[in-house]
Amino acid sequence: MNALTTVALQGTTAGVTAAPFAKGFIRLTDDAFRKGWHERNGGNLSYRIKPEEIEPIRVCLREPAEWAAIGLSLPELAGEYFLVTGSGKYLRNVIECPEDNLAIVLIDDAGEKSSVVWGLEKGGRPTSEFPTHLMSHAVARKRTDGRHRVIYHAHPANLIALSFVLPLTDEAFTRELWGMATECPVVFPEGVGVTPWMVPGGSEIAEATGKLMEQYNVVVWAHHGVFCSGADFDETFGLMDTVEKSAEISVKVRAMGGARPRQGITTRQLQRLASDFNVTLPEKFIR
Ligand code: 2HA
Ligand code: ZN
Repeated sequence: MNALTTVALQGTTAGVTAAPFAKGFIRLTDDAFRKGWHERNGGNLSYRIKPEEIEPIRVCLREPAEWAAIGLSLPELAGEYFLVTGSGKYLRNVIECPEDNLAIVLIDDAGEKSSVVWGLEKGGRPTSEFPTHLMSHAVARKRTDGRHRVIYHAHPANLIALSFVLPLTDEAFTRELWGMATECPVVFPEGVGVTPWMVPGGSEIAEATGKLMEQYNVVVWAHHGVFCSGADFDETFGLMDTVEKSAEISVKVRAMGGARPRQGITTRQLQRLASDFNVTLPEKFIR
């Protein structure tokens, strides 16, 4: 970036919202709202920004002033920058006014506090689910050698509906979702994790989600929604879309009176799929 551009960007927001990672983030929020997964202020999104993406926008960032406790200790995230949706903000408004609805947040050296260094221009805080986002980032980053950068929480109706009829176990949800659409075992071969109903927005649900994120890229919160982890916006949105599509088919089949006897994808067929597509399906799901 030359000196003139740097001066032009100082104190502006254009440098941030024009950055490719911010454009990808904003596009996801708009696509997801149109899917019907984000009533009112429901759902939230965060992205762990790469060092080479921070450098060109550094001139747009404020010095950290106030530090807020995260409620968790995540030293492995010290010094990381995240782009994140704001608490109480509506995902449908992000595309209209990113600087009011999003924040760039810096994590302190202990991994215990965060400070808003860009955005939320009309005030606010990062999403109420920030503890779960950060815990999931920490776990997914470790599990994927740093590949995963996106954590996404949505309220897709069919998955939520299934949490009223299926047993709230990893096995029951994984088999139901794998069995409803052939691509599912290939898209999420590790299966999905399920938490019972919990109070959202704190460190307890963050710990429970983080524990499941050690194994899964998809965690269903019973009677609430879903968390997904992925390397980029396409992969993470695509994952949410795939699991919700499968849940929708399940809901439709159940509404039509259920599958015909012995009609559906069998364990043997799942095994053939796994072998042809070179994925490993955990034993516990294909018994
Ligand atoms: O309102 O989705 O879980 C944001 C949420 C809380
Ligand atoms: Zn929610």
